[in-house]
Amino acid sequence: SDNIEFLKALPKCEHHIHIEGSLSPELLFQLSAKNNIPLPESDAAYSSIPALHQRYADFQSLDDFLGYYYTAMSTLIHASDFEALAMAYFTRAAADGVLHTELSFDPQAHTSRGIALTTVLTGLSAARARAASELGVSSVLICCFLRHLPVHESLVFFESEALQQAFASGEVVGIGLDSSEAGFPARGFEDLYTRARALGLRVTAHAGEEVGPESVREALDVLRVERVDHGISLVQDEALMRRVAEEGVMLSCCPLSNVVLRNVKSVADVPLRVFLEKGVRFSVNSDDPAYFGGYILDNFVAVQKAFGLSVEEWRTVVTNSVEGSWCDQARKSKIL
Ligand code: ES4
Ligand code: ZN
Repeated sequence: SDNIEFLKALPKCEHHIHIEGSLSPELLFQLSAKNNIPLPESDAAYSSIPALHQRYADFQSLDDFLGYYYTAMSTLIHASDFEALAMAYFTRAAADGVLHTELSFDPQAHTSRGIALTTVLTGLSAARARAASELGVSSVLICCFLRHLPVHESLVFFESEALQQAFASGEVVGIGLDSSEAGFPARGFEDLYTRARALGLRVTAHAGEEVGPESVREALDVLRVERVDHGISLVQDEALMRRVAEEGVMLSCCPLSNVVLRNVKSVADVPLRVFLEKGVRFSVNSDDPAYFGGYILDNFVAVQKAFGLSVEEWRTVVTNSVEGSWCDQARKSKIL
């Protein structure tokens, strides 16, 4: 319909996509066979591709999803695997009208099973170069730290020569914090974020996804993030919402993710209308598109179905998302 064509044509920036979360059941079975990585026989979900799709449609919680997410990424072995994964994402994103995208990746989930950071980065950067030249899609990389692991491990990994080199060269422009939120408060990662900010890195963190607004406040006060990933529980704290609006902190919202992981009952319960009314900036993103039933355009369509935003309101969303991106001003001007 006209509606979809309008949404498709909007110039999009994606801020919240875990590249490992774009690993489809189809690619998972291919990589498992090619790399000789067996999938858990004890879980009937891995008996076939359709069975796995069915299981992905029935996540009970963030942790339920994360178990499948970490199992699937264990089939990524070679730089070429990471390149193929990212290239498939870039191709789909370009078709959805994405002009700039900020890929999160979880290196600790790879180094912990013996895959070197340079292997991961070689593959992702090869795909980034091809996306720029073949698709006209610019991109940056965000190194996410896993909050369920001991804090000490994040500091050791942060200081590793390979990662410091990736920061110094500009190959990785920022850090994030992801994985289980409940029980793993942001305050543990204060030193990590202080070091990252001292290097001039961009900083974001998942917060307010499965925990209340106190988690968002902690990310702002302790980690001093410039963006918040998800942040939907912010709606429960009026004063904090005003502060976020005033300070221009952007939320990277992922409506389909919130529904599939049961943080809300339906897309209409993601507080985007409230955020618009209160001047809280947000972008609309896919999070883990292979798991949550859709890429960025599917999320735009779901938002439109739930809220019926005006052309003017979409302009606001799109403009804010370009402004909140971590590319240079020349690129932003070109996109808008
Ligand atoms: C994630 Cl949806 C979500 N939340 C927290 N951590 C994650 N890692 C990948 N997807
Ligand atoms: Zn996420």
